[in-house]
This record gives sequence, structure tokens and C-alpha cells, in this order.
Amino acid sequence: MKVAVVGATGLVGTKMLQVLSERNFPVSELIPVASAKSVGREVEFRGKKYKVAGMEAAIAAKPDVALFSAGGSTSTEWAPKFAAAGITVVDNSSAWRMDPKVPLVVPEINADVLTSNDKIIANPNCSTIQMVVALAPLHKAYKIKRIVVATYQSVTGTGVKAVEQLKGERHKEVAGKESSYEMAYKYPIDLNVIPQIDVFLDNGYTKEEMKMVNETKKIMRDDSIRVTATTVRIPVMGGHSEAVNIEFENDFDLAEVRHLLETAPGVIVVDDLPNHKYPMPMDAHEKDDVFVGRIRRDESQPNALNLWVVSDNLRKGAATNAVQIAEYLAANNLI
Ligand code: 2RA
Repeated sequence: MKVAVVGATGLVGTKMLQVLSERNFPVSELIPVASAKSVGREVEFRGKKYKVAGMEAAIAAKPDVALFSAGGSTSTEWAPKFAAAGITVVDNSSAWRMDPKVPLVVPEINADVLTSNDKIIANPNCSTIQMVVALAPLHKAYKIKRIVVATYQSVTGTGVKAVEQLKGERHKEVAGKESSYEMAYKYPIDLNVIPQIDVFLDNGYTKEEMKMVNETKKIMRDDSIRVTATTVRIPVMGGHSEAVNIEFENDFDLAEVRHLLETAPGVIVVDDLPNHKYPMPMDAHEKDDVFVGRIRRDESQPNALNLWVVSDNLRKGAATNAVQIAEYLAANNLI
């Protein structure tokens, strides 16, 4: 299968190449694509070097599928052009996620919405993906009424500039030496937390928070689910964590909740309090699963549950979910 990776030199694009290789996706020809300034650079895939191409050249090469992670403006402009050329686009930006004609897919939950007519498919936001992977089996069993989530998101969610800022601040703090780095955030991130991810909207929430609200309903196909979110940037190099409080329509049995999570696709339960075992970003690093722990009844509210959810935001939160969508398309002859 001819595969294009648009944004191949970025953090997520690079991870897409790694995941395609690790999962032995049947790539007969790879077309790495990036902005004009990166054309000609080389990327490595399965031990071979490939020159980065421009957008027009990528369309001309007629890949079967194009995995995009190049920002919303690039997707807005170029995803329709790739689709018009008959190329199926799986887009990791937020550009198309809430378009009613565009499927927003987490394969473990709603891959069945996909058809051969879908030429633009949206990959959900990383913080949404890990939450719905954990909640989908519980929604099916007990019907979710309301979700209150607070996130603890790593700097890799922002990109290379933020990783460099954290490293630079840490170096300065530890070595006492100035090091050159640009500020990805308005404030220092090391030894700090920033309760803002993306821009603020008129309702006082950030775009990131409203993504969790809106995308959850679309993926779970249930507009009755009420969601409120607080998304926070923390000085962690990789892996998003979330404290999730869920109120259900119906009561539940905690042992059954644990069993549902332990048997849910894409979920690993780490919840052994006597031995202080619970999910942490360092354990989720370079894994494709969603790790769930701190499973406990919310004793302040009937039919309510607290969970702690951790996942590698570059993998299941972005690259792996996109590749899994492509795998589903290929396995079901939809591309
Ligand atoms: C973030 N979820 O963490 C957003 C985009 N990757 O910054």
C-alpha cells in the first residue's frame, strides 16, 4: 500500500513512521511529506532513507492513504485536495473533527461508522482518545450521565519547541547555566503547571477543554453525555494523565467495573494499592495501551466513579490511533 505521511518531520509524524514500521503496516511505498522549507530533507523508514516531498508531488504519487499531522490550516487546505485525488486522508488535526460529514474515530469504539465513501477521517484529540477508550465499556454497561475530567498533559502535546523549553529550563535549574531555547509557553513550565492548553473561548474554557466536551459526544454517539473539563500543562516529557469522575444513570458494582476495564480493548488496569501500583506516564511511555487505575466509588455522589487514566499521547493519543484507523480501512477493503 502506498502511504503518505504529511508532517513527517514533526513529533507526531515521526511517531507515525515508527508505529507503521513496528506494526508491520503493509507499506509498499512511503511518501514523507512536509512544508516547502523541509522538502529535500531525509527521513528514515525501515532502515531506508526517503527524501521529503512537497504536497503537489505527494498527490501526484497517488498514495492509497495519507496520514496527516501538519496542523489545522494545512489540513483545511490540503485534505480536500488529497481526497479529490481519491486519496483517503486520516487527519490528526482538529480541522475536520466536528464536521458532521467527517467520521471521528477511535477504532475500539466506533470504527463501524467508516465506509469506502469516507475520504477524510478525523483522528480525535489525544486527551479525548485515552478518556473514551476507558469510558466506552462503562457507558455501554451503565450509561454515562456526566463526566468531570481534569487533565495533566505533557509538553510533547505542544511539540518540539515545548520539549526544548522544558529541557532548557531544567538544564538552567540544575546546571545553573543559561541555555538557548525559545519559549513555547507564556510562562516557565519547569517546576510549574499552566492551566491553559490552546486559546480561551468566550465561555471561559479553552479550545482543548471544549474538544474533550464535543469530541466525546461524537465518538460515543450520545449527545446526552454531559462533559466538563479542565486541561492543564505539566512539566512531563511524555504521556497525558487524567482524573476522571463519571456519574452514571444506573448504579454499578465495583468488581464488575474492574472486570469490564480489564477486558476492554486497548485498556490495561494497573490498580494494586497495597503495593502502590497505579498508572504513571513513565510506565505508559512507548506503549499503545490506555492505563487505568485508582478505580474507586465517588462516595460523595450516588452512581459515581473516579478513575485515573494515563496514556502515551504521541502513540495511542495520535500516531497509533491514526495507524489503527488505516489498519481497519485496509482490513475491511475500504481503501
Ligand atoms: C496538547 N492535546 O496536548 C493537545 C494537542 N496535541 O497540546
